[in-house]
Amino acid sequence: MMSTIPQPKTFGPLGNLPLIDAEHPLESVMKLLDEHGPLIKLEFPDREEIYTSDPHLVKELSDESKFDKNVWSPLQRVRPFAGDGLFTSWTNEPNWGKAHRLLMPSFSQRAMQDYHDKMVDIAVQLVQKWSRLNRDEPVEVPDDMTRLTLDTIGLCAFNYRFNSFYSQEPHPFVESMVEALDEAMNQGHRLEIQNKLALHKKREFQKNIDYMFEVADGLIEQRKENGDHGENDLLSRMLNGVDPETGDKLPDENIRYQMITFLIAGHETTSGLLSFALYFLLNNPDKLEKARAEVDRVLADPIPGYKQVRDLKYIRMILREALRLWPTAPAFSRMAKEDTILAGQYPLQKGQSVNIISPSLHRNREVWGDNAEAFEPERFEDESQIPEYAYKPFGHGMRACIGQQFAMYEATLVLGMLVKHFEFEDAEQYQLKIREALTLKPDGFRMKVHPRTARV
Ligand code: MNH
Repeated sequence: MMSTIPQPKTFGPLGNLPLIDAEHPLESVMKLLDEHGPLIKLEFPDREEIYTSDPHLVKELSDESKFDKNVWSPLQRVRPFAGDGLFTSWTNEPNWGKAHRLLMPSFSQRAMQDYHDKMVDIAVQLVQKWSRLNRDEPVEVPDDMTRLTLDTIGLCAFNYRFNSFYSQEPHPFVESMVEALDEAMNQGHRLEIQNKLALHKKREFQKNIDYMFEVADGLIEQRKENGDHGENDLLSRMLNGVDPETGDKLPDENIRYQMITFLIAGHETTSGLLSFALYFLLNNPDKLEKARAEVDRVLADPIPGYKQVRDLKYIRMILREALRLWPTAPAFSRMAKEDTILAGQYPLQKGQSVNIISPSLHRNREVWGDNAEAFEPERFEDESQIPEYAYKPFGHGMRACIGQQFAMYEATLVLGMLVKHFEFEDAEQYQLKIREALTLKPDGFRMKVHPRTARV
């Protein structure tokens, strides 16, 4: 028996659009999935989208012989500045395979040893900043986490220092990036005709893109002029390495797109992760106590070593659990390679796709139990017990996140150091609000921090 995919109520030519809050589209879809899911169809004036939060369907969508990554509309809208970089390219674009093969070794678990000192360099800047605050000065958590992750990816990937901790304002690159991402997302909530008429927004969009290109191209030029001095970073690998399969080098234009991709993908998501993890610890004193016991035992020296970071098991469980409840890259899309029948009852044509809404998948009660909404890092005590298709914070298969080890290593190091060095005070009884861009952040999250150990 064939069926049609459930669809919530429509509003004439606008279809389901009025059900989506333009500021919180993800939360709107999560709510609709709760009410009508785990598989729904939504109709918009310019397109139709299918969403799911069902682990059984995710298993089916994960079959790489039947489905491939879909560069869906939110990603297509960032292509003007991320081009055919790894994140926004189709699997069959030649530069995806070339860059994937060339860059994989730089993201292996082993490679993290090479980044360790640079990550510590930036983490210490954060710890020092927080140590020097006056008792009553709150910290803007997502802002400081963004300084940290941007500086970390800049230093590890390009040997470039954004020096964000030396400035009150975000680095101009971040400003352009945030504005361009915002505009790209807003385009999705305007009608085609409104987009055509929004000339001012178009000009601003282009200005921000030009500036990002200028920064990236400048870094490439500088490196070419100065030559390599043993940087051994992503940039030197991209400039000098060849794809082991074709023997080709990456074109300069593609290197620029990869750099912008790494700067975006490499810092927005990790800063959101650290911000949510701190939010959860602030609100779960018993978990914070356990984390403290671990860092006091494992991080014996003021500056952690590589082996010590690897030993921060409970800190890593906290991060895994934060990524379950609020995966900071909250959705990805899978496209049918051929006509198929989903779940044995929903016909899907070649080229049609299904979007996986990770925070809804990650709260599925069938898998996660009646306390699915609770923050319980203990769920990740034994990773082999985590159902593979109910936990997808880094996407799936060959198009999964290349930076997963990088993000987890950096976040473990930093969260470990913060728990070791500070007490956290919820001075403003912060109520969680989600800020949605391409990624998620706890909107306006502030807290007070007080040193608990000698300064570093
Ligand atoms: Mn990351 C792809 C989540 C950190 C670079 N990343 C993805 C995808 C998800 C994701 C989900 C798959 C998207 C899709 O299928 O359309 N990434 C995260 C999260 C964090 C993260 C939750 C941090 C927490 N990502 C990072 C870091 C880097 C990075 C750090 C780089 C240093 N991510 C990428 C790249 C891709 C990607 C590049 C695209 C990989 C590919 O398709 O080849």
